Amino acid sequence: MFINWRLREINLKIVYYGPSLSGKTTSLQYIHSRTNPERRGELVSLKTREDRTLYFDYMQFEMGAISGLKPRFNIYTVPGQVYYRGTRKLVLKGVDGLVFVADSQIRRLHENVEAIKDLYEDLVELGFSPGELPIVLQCNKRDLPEIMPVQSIKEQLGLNGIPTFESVALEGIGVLDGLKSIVNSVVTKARGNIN
Ligand SMILES: Nc1nc2c(ncn2[C@@H]2O[C@H](COP(=O)(O)OP(=O)(O)O)[C@@H](O)[C@H]2O)c(=O)[nH]1
Ligand SMILES: [Mg+2]
Repeated sequence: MFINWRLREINLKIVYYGPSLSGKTTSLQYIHSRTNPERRGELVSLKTREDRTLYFDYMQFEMGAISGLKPRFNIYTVPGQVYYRGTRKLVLKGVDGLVFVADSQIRRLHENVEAIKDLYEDLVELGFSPGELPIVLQCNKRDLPEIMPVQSIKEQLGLNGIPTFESVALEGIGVLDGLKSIVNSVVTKARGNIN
């Protein structure tokens, strides 16, 4: 969270985290397509030749005031591939809320588990304590065959008790529900910090 008192703006950062190819970029593209053009910035994607996310995707949107301050949400996705660890940590710096995008396919369980481990390691290294950050789980690719029950995904990831949303990011199903949930948590927390 960063407050610019001169502009009366509060900058909040939400990061879409998860294994490679789980649907983070697709989710952000959908969010961008559904955000009022007058209240959003460009969707910026820096990609490799193979069209996988190299650095990150990024967009910004604004909302009604919190305690007289105008919230600006900065939304990022992280590159899932292990060798982009450095970039992931940079993107996570100063994060206010997380959406963990899991790939629901049974054969991707290992990647989901590795990603959640990486996430906790990154957060500890950045000085966050466990449970400090609002997080929601987005179980994506619910349209595919051979997917895990949501409850099993939560158990395997140790994410019982956090808000969970089923999604088909390609069709936009469930994406905005997850976003609204994390935005609400982040705004509630920011209010507590300002007042
Ligand atoms: N069937 C299906 N495919 C999806 C869904 N969401 C994303 N994809 C596809 O999965 C691939 C990886 O998605 P992408 O958003 O680039 O993943 P990222 O690496 O997490 O950013 C792409 O081919 C997407 O079209 C979904 O809900 N269902
Ligand atoms: Mg991506």
